[in-house]
Amino acid sequence: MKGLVAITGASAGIGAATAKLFHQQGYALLLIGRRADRLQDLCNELQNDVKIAVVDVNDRKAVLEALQNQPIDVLVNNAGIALGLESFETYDVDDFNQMIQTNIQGLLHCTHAVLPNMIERNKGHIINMGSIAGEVAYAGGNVYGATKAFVKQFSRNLRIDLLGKKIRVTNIAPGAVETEFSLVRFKGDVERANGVYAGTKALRAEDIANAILYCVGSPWHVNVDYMEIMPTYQACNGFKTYRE
Ligand code: 8X3
Repeated sequence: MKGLVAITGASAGIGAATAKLFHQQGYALLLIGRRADRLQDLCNELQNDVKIAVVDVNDRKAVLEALQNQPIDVLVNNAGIALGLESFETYDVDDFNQMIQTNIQGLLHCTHAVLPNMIERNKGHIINMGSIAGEVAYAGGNVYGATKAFVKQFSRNLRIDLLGKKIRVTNIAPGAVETEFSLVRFKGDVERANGVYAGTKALRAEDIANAILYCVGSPWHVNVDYMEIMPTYQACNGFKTYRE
């Protein structure tokens, strides 16, 4: 066994693809998510060396119980959510609070829970799932993008706290990845969600899993700080100008 990998948001999308790839590569897994049935299905599919913890990353106590004192070698902070795509003044307060709780507080809870053990063993790797939305602004991306900008800056700052230790921190920032992301963002509106990926070729969850494996599989002295990954068919497109 190559080590123990804990993955949050493991029941679907990038989390599930990462679980499958790392399992294939001989890592033991601790799969964390809110949906017990889907986690259990994935666990049954993978069979050996897989444990699950049904935990909401917002629940600080439950996170501690699941992660503290575990010899986790790699934490993939993948749990994250986008809700809505409206101008901020019309945003649902519960929606933006939930994004802050999951994308920021949840990520902090998990990182804070695993680090003491990593520091004690002088070994570890924190993978933080960011987004291109943390790098560029787009209409309706207000709070979601800001949470991902937080992830980017937190990852950089954490590197300084851990400097001198054999603990790596990586921020992966993908563009469009075809998962349940848009279906969740548009609250089950299948047509709107499908429209995001229609006629183009978005990234697949497996593409991001491969990128994570590259970062983790590099020798310990190589820290990939920031990896931005876009679909070939998607590029950032400058400024918007309002004209009277
Ligand atoms: C997902 C990328 O561009 O849909 O984080 O915000 S985007």
